[in-house]
Amino acid sequence: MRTPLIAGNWKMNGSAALVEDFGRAFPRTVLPASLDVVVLPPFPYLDMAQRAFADSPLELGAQTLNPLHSGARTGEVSGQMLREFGVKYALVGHSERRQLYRENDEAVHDRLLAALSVDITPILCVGESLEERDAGRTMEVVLGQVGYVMARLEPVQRPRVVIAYEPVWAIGTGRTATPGQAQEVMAGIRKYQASFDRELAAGMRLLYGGSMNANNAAELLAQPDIDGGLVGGASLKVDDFLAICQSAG
Ligand code: G2H
Repeated sequence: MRTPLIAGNWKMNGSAALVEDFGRAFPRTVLPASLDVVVLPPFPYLDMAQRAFADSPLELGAQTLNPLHSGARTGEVSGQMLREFGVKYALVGHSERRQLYRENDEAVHDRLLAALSVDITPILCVGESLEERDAGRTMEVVLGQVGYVMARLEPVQRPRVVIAYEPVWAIGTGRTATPGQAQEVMAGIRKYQASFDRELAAGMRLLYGGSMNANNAAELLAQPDIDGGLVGGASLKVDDFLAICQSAG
């Protein structure tokens, strides 16, 4: 009932040549019939990606957006601008944004609202640090991040949000959460949502992120509460990313 979603977050990586590679490879490959695939390249590649992906099942996503539609915000990009390039999804609250650019829950919420206001599906990223996990605070931290945002949305807005659970200690480290660890937290997120809206919880797509690759994807994606993946490093190699997509069937 929940369509799996695989999202490739290139971060500040990739090239025009990689965009072309993806545009060539995906139309030639058979993917599971029920699967959404999104690529999130850096902003300068969106224009060419929109053209390169036109005949493929690939959708476009953005790695962040500014809360405003326009204005004096040097270096920033708005949701309205992203829409002009066919962007359908946007990450909000990725741990790199939270840590390196000091985006707190309020800033994440503002960006999520901006995405919804232009009909872009926000992918809300949440996750605990190693210190927080070791201190037994994983669920408190994760549900705090989820709850801050969800409690401030109108009921009609909540089903439009995708949540990505990315334990910070597993991001780009090669250290993946075990399927059991990921499932435990993600079941906790769904249970939390169910405590105030069972239908919302049943339909909400939950992605796992953090060193997902072609070898570990199938086992992670087989967990009952994992509906897809937010893939970083392994989304920079077209064959690996294709293999992950194929294991989501
Ligand atoms: C987590 C993930 C994608 P990686 O940041 O967002 O990156 O797969 O490289 O850990």
